[in-house]
Amino acid sequence: MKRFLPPLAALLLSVGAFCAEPIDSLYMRQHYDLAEYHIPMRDGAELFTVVYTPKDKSRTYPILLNRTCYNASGYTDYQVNRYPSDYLIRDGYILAYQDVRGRYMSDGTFDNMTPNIPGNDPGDPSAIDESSDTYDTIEWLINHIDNNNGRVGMYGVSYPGFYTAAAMPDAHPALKASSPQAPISDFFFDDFHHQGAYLQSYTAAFAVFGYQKPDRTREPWYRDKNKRFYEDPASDGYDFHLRLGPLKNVTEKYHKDNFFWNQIVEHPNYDEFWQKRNILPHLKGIDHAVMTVGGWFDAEDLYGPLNIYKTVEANNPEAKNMIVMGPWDHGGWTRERGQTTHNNIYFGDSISTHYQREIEREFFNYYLKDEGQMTLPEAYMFDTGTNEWQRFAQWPPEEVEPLSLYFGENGSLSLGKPTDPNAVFAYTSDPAKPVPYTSQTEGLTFTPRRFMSDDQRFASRRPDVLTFETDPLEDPRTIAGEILAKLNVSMTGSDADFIVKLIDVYPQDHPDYEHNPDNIVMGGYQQLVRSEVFRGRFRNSFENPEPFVPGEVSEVTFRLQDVLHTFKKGHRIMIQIHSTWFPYIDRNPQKYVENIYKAEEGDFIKSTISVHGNSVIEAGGRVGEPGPVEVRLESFIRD
Ligand code: PG9
Repeated sequence: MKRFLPPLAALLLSVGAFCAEPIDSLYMRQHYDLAEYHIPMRDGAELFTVVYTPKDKSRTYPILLNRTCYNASGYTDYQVNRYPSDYLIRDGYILAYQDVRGRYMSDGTFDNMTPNIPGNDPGDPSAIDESSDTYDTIEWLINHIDNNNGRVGMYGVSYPGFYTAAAMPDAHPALKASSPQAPISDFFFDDFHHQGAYLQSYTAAFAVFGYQKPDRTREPWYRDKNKRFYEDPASDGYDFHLRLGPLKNVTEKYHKDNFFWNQIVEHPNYDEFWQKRNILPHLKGIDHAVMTVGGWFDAEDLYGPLNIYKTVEANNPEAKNMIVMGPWDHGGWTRERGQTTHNNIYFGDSISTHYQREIEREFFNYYLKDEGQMTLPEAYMFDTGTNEWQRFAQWPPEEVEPLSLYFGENGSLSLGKPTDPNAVFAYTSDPAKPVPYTSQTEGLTFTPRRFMSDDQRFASRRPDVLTFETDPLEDPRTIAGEILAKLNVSMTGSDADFIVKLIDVYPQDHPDYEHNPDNIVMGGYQQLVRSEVFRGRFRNSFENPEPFVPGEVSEVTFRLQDVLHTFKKGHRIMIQIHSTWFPYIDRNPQKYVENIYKAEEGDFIKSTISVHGNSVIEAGGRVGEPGPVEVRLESFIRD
């Protein structure tokens, strides 16, 4: 097993080897001037913007713009933040941070995932969206900030990643480089939902997004106790949420005056409310460079980066469109901890430093300063099995044939060879005893993160989890690309969720890590590679859900998010299937009700669910319908 250094030693090594002392407030005061502005938009609203300009006036600089709903005042007063990297700050940029409309010091009303209005007429104060606000901001900055070189780059992580993507349609001509990082693309598939199933762990996040601010303020207005989901975070989130009962109790006990929670409750299906907040269909006419960044273990926004890249690629074949996916959790590339691990698994040292210094710096310096060469591949992807970066001309790689995985008797998993199509694999799913999402007892976290590479032995030992695994591999097998689960199912109930997991099973004699403070037994470790949930009622359309007919076989086909993972020789490939995943995902009553957010305690029933032998998991390359993601999404909305 690879020896790796304790975290602190690795961090000191990375800082010493790759860059000077980390940037501090003194450096910022010595090298940058600070100013704050209220920038007028075309409808008269003013957006609060913090701007740092290099003191060295001997040259001009591009503007790096970060638009945020998380308080631009956090960047003022020469405070040091993770954004942008030390490398870019030392290289010299004009740094602008802006409160988006309706947040903190900016005017206007906040709306989650502001719907895009196609087109851009600076003279029309009625058609306001993130694209028009960014256009007006860029126009003002290049005409009012001294020493700018007339070029603007945008970047942002998570919600700021959405604001970066939302600025790409009808962009200002000075916008030359966009880097949406861990970007949200569509709240029905990112963050609050995964393919229609609600992330119950997010119940704690609504205070931030469900109350309008009273006036211009630098302070969070949503932290008072009657806006919060819980007072004293429980030490056992599973127990807390199970005792909480049906989601209607959240409405009655906690969020009844939270406008965003009420929107979630009133729009349980993929209706016009959610469709108009999906940025993917608008990613057209893009003529500047785009580098989308994501983490393979991002529990919040993984659908977003993969599908923003794919949609830009499909709709704008001429654009310089790139993607970087590394072994990170949400925004992990912005933090250097020396060694890169996720939960118990080690992926290497100083990987975030490599990204910041070798990838992101090259991207912005090339497109905004004409400095250096463009050596980056279209797809710069980290293999989470070999712990090596791979370069691809496109993603998913065209030359990869999908690997078909079939379920066999005695928990066997067949590689490429269909098994008995008449076989039936059944389990009883009980919402009163849901499958935990993690092997650990976690407190109430607004979203779990560690679970995405967690050991799955706790689940494979449960009778309500179907587990299939191959024999030990005689040769390494790499899965590079998309994953499609094509299940044929029947049940005694009339609704069900399906969780499918792809797992890397280590050999029983696999050595433990030498640096092993948590005494993790790696022999037989079942490392989660990819997992996804699908709410079965949406199998024919996300917009128009349908019950299952008890006893009838139905096809449930859905995507897991992409992977790049090599299963080493001697390892096994495992697939798990189950129907609860708690409290990460809310419980499906398994008796069809119109709106699960309004289900009663008595609606929750046990159901015996059968997966039939003619099911298959296709993994790698491009699976399912070709074409732009929004077309594929529509292909799931079949009516
Ligand atoms: N995408 C992340 C998030 C959005 C909404 C609620 C909670 C998390 C983020 O912006 O960090």
